[in-house]
Amino acid sequence: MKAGVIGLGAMGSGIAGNLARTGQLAAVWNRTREKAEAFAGEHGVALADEPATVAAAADVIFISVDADADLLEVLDGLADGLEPGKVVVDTSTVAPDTARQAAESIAPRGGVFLDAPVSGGPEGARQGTMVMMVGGDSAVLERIRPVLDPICSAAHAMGPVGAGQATKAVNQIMVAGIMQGVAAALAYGKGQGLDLQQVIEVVGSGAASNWQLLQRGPNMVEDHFPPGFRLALHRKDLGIVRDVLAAEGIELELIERTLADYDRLVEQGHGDEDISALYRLRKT
Ligand code: NA7
Repeated sequence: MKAGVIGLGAMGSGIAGNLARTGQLAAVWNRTREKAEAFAGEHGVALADEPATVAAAADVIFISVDADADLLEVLDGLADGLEPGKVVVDTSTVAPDTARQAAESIAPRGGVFLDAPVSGGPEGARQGTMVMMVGGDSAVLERIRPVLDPICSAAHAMGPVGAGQATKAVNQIMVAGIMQGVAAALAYGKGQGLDLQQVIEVVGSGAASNWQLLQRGPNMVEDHFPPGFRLALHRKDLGIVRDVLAAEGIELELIERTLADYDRLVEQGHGDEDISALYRLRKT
């Protein structure tokens, strides 16, 4: 079973790198060609001129692009390379409705679509330890496990197309709440004159321990927020959640608050920093 990857950003390059290492990568394509040339040169893999060439060369085509419109644009471009039985796996985070639209758009060509957003960030993509939340035909998911094994530690069938994205939204809402808690709590600790590194160690070994505290808390201690989970991407994800809820007449205070915080940080030029930059707004 051969795979192709479209989109060699922070996530896509990790996915493609792991597939290249196991000899399962047939071709890659990236909109900015220099990025694809660098990857193809390093991993000795075929560089496609267009998305359709990747689709023609692979049984399973992974897509990792920024947002909803980008996914639909890429799908338009790869349609000519599709044929019955080929599987398109979108690991981007987009709206559940966009996933359903994507599935419909490739169905006439016989292509099967799985929405497969991931958790684990660029580190997880590089290490092949992402957790994948999959919407779509679970029999297809089972069939393509050989190309999922090198890129994630688990891939879970969550329901029909769109269910993967809905699950990812649950994840992103929780991340917002946890990050708000971690940033506010560490700012309080700093105000009390505590050694924040020690606070992370002590609190991180008790009932309030959590992954964000342990992984992103040290950024707050050092007041340094190098790229990890890009703030602009979490903002995009929370915007999707807001739209879904608005259609149901619901407003979630946590989402509104976090989006307002992110808007401020983006305006201040921090959109490309890790989401731990939220601490910038809480520290005194
Ligand atoms: P990055 O590192 O910003 O990478 C985004 C990739 O998407 C990059 O390869 C882009 O190509 C590509 N892209 C964006 N828009 C398009 C369009 N319209 N057509 C083709 N290719 C496009 O993001 P991440 O890897 O961190 O995240 C990717 C997704 O996973 C995102 O949905 C996250 O929320 C989760 P470029 O190199 O800019 O030409």
